[in-house]
This record gives sequence, C-alpha cells and structure tokens, in this order.
Amino acid sequence: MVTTVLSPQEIRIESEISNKLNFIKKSRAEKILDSFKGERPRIDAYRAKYFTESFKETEGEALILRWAKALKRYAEKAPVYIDKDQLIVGRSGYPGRYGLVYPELDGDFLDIAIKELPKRETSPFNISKEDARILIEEVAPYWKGKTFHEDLAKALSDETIKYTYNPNNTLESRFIVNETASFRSSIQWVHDYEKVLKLGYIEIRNQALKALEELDPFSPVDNTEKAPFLNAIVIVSDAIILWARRHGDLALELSKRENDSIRRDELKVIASNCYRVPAYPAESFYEAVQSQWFVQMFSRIEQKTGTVISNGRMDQYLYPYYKKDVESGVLTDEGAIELLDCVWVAMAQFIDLYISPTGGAFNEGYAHWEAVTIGGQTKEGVDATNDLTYLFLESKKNFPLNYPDLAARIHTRSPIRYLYEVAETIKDGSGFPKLINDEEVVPLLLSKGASFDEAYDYAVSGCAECRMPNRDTYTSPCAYINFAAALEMTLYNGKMQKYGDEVIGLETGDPREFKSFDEFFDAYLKQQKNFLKHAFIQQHEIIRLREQHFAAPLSSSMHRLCLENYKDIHSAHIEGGIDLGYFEFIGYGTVIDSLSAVKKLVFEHKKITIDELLEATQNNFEGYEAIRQQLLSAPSYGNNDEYADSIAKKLDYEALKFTEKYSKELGVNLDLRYVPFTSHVPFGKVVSATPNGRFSFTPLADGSSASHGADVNGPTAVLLSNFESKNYGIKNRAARLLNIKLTPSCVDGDEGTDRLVDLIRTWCDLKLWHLQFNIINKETLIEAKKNPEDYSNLLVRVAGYSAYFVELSEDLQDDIIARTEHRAI
Ligand code: 8X3
Repeated sequence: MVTTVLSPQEIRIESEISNKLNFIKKSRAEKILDSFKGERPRIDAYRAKYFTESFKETEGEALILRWAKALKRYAEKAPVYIDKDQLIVGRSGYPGRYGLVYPELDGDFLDIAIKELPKRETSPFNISKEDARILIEEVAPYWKGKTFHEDLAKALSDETIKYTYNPNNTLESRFIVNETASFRSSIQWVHDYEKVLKLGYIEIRNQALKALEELDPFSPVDNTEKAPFLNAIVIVSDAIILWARRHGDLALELSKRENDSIRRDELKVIASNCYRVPAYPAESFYEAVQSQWFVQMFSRIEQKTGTVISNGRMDQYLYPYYKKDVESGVLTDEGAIELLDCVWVAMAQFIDLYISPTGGAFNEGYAHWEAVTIGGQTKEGVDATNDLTYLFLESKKNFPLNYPDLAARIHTRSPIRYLYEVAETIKDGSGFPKLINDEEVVPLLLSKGASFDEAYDYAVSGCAECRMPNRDTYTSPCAYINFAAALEMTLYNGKMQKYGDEVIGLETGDPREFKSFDEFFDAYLKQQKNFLKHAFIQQHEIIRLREQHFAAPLSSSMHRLCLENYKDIHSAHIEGGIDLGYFEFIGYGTVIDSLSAVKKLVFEHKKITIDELLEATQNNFEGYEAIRQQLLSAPSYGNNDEYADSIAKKLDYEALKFTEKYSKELGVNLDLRYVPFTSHVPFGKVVSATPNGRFSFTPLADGSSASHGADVNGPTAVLLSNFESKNYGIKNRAARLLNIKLTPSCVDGDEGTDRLVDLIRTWCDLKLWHLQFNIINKETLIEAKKNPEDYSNLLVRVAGYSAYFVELSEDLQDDIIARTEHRAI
C-alpha cells in the first residue's frame, strides 16, 4: 500500500475534520479570527458617503485639497470601532470583514454592483438596505458622468475600444487588451513607513507649514500649485492624527465600562498609543506597529490601490524598536509575535472590494497582496536578516492565515539558517513565503537609474513587484494583454469565435494560404504588435487622465520627491522619479505551446493539415481527439526543451523591443511583466480551443508558468525553461510570476528540505524573478472541491497571494487542480 505524505497544513485540516484540535487553547489572534471567519464580507458605505459629501462642497478647488478635505471629513465623522481582544486598532468598516467603495473610480457600476455583488460567483459581498440606500441615493447620482472609468471610455478611439470594451456597452470588458486602471486608482505601492515612525505627523505637518511660510506670495506657481499641495499635507496630517485620537477616545470610554481588569489595562494602553502615534515619533515596538497600521489603514481609505498598500521591509524598519524593547526587557518574542498577529487579523478584515465585474474576475478569492518583505540586503549591500526576520517566519508557521502576504528576498549570500527556515515555512503548504530574487531585481533597478542604496533597499509590493520608496513615482495601473486572443486571431484572420463575425484584430490572411511556419509566426507577431499598440494607446490616455481624477495627499506626504516637487503622487511625471510601470503578457505558455505544435505538426512533420487543425479547434476537438493527442505531443514550454523555449524567447524579445521603443514616448518604464492575478481565467473564457490542445474557454497558462500538465520533466526543467526564455540583455523586463506545485512527499523530512533549499539556490543562480509553491496532494484539492464545508481552512497559492480554496470559483479551483503536480525534485 502506498502511504500518502501530507503537508503540515493537510495534517491540520485532517485533524480539524476529526475534531482532534478542539481542546487546544486559542491565541488572542485566533480568537479574533474566529469572530469573523467564514463570514461573507459586507460593504461599508461610509467612505463613499463622506467623500461624496465633501466633494460636493469643494468643487472648483485644487484636487489635492479636495482629497485632503474629504479625508478630514471621514476622520471627523466615520464610525470608529475597536474589536474585542484586539491590541492593534484602526479599521474603516463594520465589525467582521468589510470592503469600501471608491465611487470616483468606477462609480458608474454602482447601480449594477449593489444588485449583483451579493450574488456574484467570485468574491461576493453582502450589503445592508441602509448602505445600499446611501450608495444609490446619496453617492451614485453625484458621480454619474464624473468617474474615471467613464472618462477613459470616452477618451479611447473606436479602434482601441474594440479591444477594450463591448463597443455598445462600455460597462462590459472584452478581456482582450484589458485596461485595469478603472478598477483601482493606483497600482501596488509601498510607503516610507520609517519616515512616519521617526518623525510623526506633527513634524510632517510642521515642515509643510514652514514650507508654506517660505513660498513667494507673488509667484503664480507657488500660489496655484505649491500652496494647495502644502495645505493638503497640513490637512491630511490633521486628519490622520484626529482619526487616531478618536480611537484613543473610544478605547478610554470602553476601558471605563470594562469589568475585566486585564482588558481594562489593555484598553488604557491602546488609548495612550492612539494619542501618541502617528502624531509623534514611535518610542516602542508596540507604538511603531500601531503607527504603521494607522498609516496603512488610512491609505486604504485614501484610495483604492490595486492589491492594497504593501507593508514594506517590516523586519528592517521595526527592528530598532524591537531590539531596544527586548534589550530593556519590556518586550519578549512572544509579545512581539502577538502584536504582529494582531495586525495580521486586522488586515484580514479589510477586503479589497471590486465593484466592476471585471475587477471581481481579476481578483478572485478576495485577492490581496499587502506584502511584508523580509530578508534581502541592507542599503550597504550586506545581508539584512535579523532576529525579527525569523520571528516573521515563525509567526507565519504558528498562525497560518492568508495574511499578510509574506515575501522573502533571497540573494546568493543569504544565510543557511534563513534558507532553511524559509524552506521549512514553505513546506507547511499554505503558500508562504513567496520568493523574490535580489540577483535579478537589484541590477535591473540599477539599470533603470537607481543608486545602489535605493536598489538594495527595494520592498516587495503586489504579487511580485519591487518598489523603491522615495524613488518610484509611477502608480498607473496597466494593461493586461490576452495574447492567446492574438493567436486565435491569427487562426481566424482577425476574428474570435466568442465575438462572431466581427473583425477585431488585423486581417493577417487565411492561414490555409501560409506556406511556412515563418509566415504563420509572422502573422501572429503582427497581431501581438497590434495588441501592444492598443495597450500603449490606452496607457497614454490613462497617464493623461489620472491626475485629473485622483489625488493622494497622505501617500504624497511620505514621498521625498512629491515633497521636493510639491506634486501629488498621481502627477503624470515627477522630477527625479523612476517610473516603474508594466504591461502584462497573459497566456504565455498557451501561446508558446500552440506555436510549437503548429510548427512541429503542421509545417515540419506535416502530420496535420492546417485545415484539419482549424476544423479541430473550431469544434473544440469534439470528434478530433486523435488530432488533439498529436498536438499535445509537440515540444512544450517548461521542459527545458530548446524547441519550445526558443519560441518563448522570441515572443518575449518582440514584446521587449516594442516597449524599449515606445515607453520613451510615454516617459516611463513600461516594462514587460508576467503577472496574471486571476485574469488567466476570464481571459481564457473568451478564447476558443488553441493548437496546444487546450479546450475552448478554459483558463490560459498563468504568469510565466507552463501550460497545465505540460511540464513533465520536473521543477528544475521548469526553472531552466524560464531562464532560457528570458532576454537578459534587455532591461525593459519586470516581474515573472512562477507557480510550482509539489507533492508533500518530495519535500518530506530533512532530505526533502535539503532538496527544496537546492531548488531555491538554483532559482537564485538562474536570476529568475519570483517563485512560489503549492505543496499539496491533488487528492486533497479534489476532496476540498467535493466537501467544501470540511476544508474551509485550506489555503492555496493562487497568483502572488494565498486564498481559501473554497472561496475560489469552480473554474479557478479546476485551474489549480490541473496545474502540474511534481512528484520529485
Ligand atoms: C499584481 C498587482 O497592482 O501590480 O501584483 O497590478 S498590480
């Protein structure tokens, strides 16, 4: 009999099923978690209500001032809450899981959203009658005709619209060249938290007041640009201080009513913290953690950042506070972990709500990427791991929750202990930490103009992106491009089955007429280039429009370049900034394997005619299984096979060359990225059967991973294919998300850990960008799909984040089940 090795996560879940864990005493964080676990999140309308109320009163004023005043209104009026048992306070919505509404962005979807969100298959939300009334009666009417989404739709030409929205209804996405700027006002982002911890907002406010005094009273620029900017910094400083103090007042009030003396004392300390931070510099580890959380939470109220605001290098900027408190005996490691766990459960209650159906489809399972970065190198380029780094890993192992999204930076000199503890944490099976490679990221940041200390100090943000606080200035969300649709248009001369007789793409000719694979490939590359053209046109409009619609005074108050230039972070360009933007290649593995199959079987071996291929794909392979099997036998990406990998490299090269040439016109680094969130699922739903044997309307390959089941030569071959397909000589590249699924048996025991560490070292040597693992048995996933009630705690790695498997759509569950399960390293 073969015994299946289970991951620690699988063992926990098995034990839960048989009720073996019930006697275990719950930690504070687990108790808080239990109070909302499994509940569907609710929409909280108050952010939208107070922003709308304030915006009505400030028409005609500078946008940054209007934003600061809206935040102040929120800070004055919105309800504040303190959760039972919590040590870290600051939430912006009802108890339990909640999501906010940002009507300035895509409020034109509100009427539909209120009706559909509770029923939506992916990431549903509940809404009370009163919140629905506020949104429909008080919020939506004001924003009609003023939203960013409506303006963007108006700005795009008919030609570009065809690839973007249904031309007859711009509320419907086409999932071809998909803008993502209308469902988040900013891409993932990292603040300079260290600055707030060291200075506090009273000092930030004082500096703005001093700068105001020094303005030239006769200068038109000082009057119309600098003064509003500085006044906004003063107002937003007041706002965040007030918001924190209101939490202090509530804590004091609660302490007076509290019968339990221990909790009463806790509430008094909470009150004292809230009166001190973020107004003043943090003096203890507890204050530093509270200050950081207030800033992060208030940023979430300020704007909808795709994938939410990241936490930055927490093991670095919190370390001095931790060290001082541990040395003076006021903090123990258990105490530090308890505080961190309290932040993680606070974080887990704010759910990034997407009201547009497209936003929802891109972010299944309540996606979130508030990366906490650990490890890596210091600004001086030496290893940065410290005692706190290990505490973060321990917190992740002891309190398995899908928050925060832990990102471990790895470099060639990462200490052995660190590599092993990272590997042990990965072995737990809940998908943490994801790995980011200094050996790829640091040189690239240098090549884009960063200094050594800036590049070494990058923090992970979003799925796999790397940000340099105070140097990065580009927050525009980017285009996700469905290149599998370009392939379909190559097969059908500009058409797609999903969109009928409408010619959407280029008419590159009937493939039956192509004499060679070169002709076929050339037609595909024309379609690819045409998609890129429309993506860049979209981005040009997005850059132009964003500063007219959004401002972020809080985020700007922490950014050195915003302050030096008196410019909001949403400004199209900020002097001295390095603009790190992206566009996405979606369906990479699908396109590579399809081209490889056409080359090998149609043009080289002539085993299938192009007519037969078209008949088979048009019929979704029904009645053509023999042809499908032949197609599946073609060389495929992910196997360290030069035949497929050389096609992959060419696709990457052509996209890089495009951006190398046209980014300059946009004035930014619009780099090539392979990071799908969950878009490969809705993108797959518009693409009919492809020559790699993929059935119609099923998910595309994700990120830079191989097609489902195509990588059969083990994980090292997957890494090598990734390496071989990259164009290291061109600097316009960015993150490549790479998922690898292993069975627990291949990392079992000490030998398994050794193998995992070796694999990580190989990945680091190959200068690949990102890597994350699912360590799980396929049977567990199949069982969880069948019996979701037993598997509510099962976490899986999706796309740069971990989510509860049972909260994913059936399509995404099937996608994860179908990813290749490597049985040996
Ligand atoms: C993926 C999320 O915000 O960069 O990491 O598009 S975002």
